[in-house]
Amino acid sequence: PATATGTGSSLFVGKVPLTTTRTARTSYLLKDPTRWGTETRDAKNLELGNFAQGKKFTDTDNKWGNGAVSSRVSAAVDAQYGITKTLDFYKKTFGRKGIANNGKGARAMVHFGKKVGNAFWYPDCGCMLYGDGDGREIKKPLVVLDVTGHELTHGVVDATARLEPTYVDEEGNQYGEPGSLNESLADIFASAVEFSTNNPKNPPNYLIGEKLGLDQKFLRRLDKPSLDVLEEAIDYWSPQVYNAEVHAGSGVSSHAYYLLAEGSGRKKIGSVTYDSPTYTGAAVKGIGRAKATAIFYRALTRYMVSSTDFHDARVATLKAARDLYGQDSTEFKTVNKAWAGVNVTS
Ligand code: ASN
Ligand code: ZN
Repeated sequence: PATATGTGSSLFVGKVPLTTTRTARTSYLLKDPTRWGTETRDAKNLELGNFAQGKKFTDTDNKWGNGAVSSRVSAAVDAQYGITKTLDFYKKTFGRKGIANNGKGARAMVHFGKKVGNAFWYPDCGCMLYGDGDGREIKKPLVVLDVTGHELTHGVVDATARLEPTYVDEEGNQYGEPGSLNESLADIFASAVEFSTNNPKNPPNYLIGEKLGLDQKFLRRLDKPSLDVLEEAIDYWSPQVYNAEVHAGSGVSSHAYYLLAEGSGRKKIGSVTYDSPTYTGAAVKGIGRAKATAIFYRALTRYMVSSTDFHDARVATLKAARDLYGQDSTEFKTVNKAWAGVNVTS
């Protein structure tokens, strides 16, 4: 297919370059041949779970949308941009060729359902589905970069450790440690994607969903997860995590990752001030984001399995740190301290 370079007017990050497909002299498709045919379609405000039923986005001049919510394609511009940045992060950081590492493109549908204040990785579809917001708590379409990084990382987990919730209730809420670890990895890599993208219109941080217009100002955060009062996220492991909803339980390993990367205590990074506590009060000195992310990625892709709980995750990250830096390294020792910081010890 003929590769073309277009521009999109997004909802959240202004004008962005887009690699598209030229299908005729004055006809373009929102599909990226340089990223294995990665494509975003319109779910037409239906609850479509089948990508083939999505409506393709086409354009005559390769200039997509006007940046207003009324422009149906502008949400797709954000989605396609975020997917591009997520794929590029996984490729340049870990050599990963697509979400399943099989050289296949990612797929997404925007405008999923009516008044849907959520986004999903839908395994049966092998695609991401983005709601337009519920108009109450979440006022905007969920096409921001960190939400994309989160949902696509569920795809990566699906293709690797396949972490599963311990149980699911009648409403579909998921509970337990492996499911919480899955949510946490989605947030960890979402934040890493944001830092790797480093777009001044989307300043990187350890917050998730800070651009969605929530009263709480963010959906979740890694430095001190309990600041998320909406989902009642937790900072430390206890036996009760067995019954935690996965977006609350995720706090345990998200917090461990933050401590590993940045360390405990007060710290200003960009425009955000963090103050990360530890369970015992013992200070942790971070090893930096790049190394922390490499350790968690290796742990996910080599050592975690569907039933990995937080104590197993500690062991998995220790093995990864030993592989990458050696058993006597500061990195290895700091992995131990970071988990102790969230009350996960041997
Ligand atoms: N946005 C939520 C998540 O990815 C949707 C869900 O699957 N419950 O965790
Ligand atoms: Zn999730």
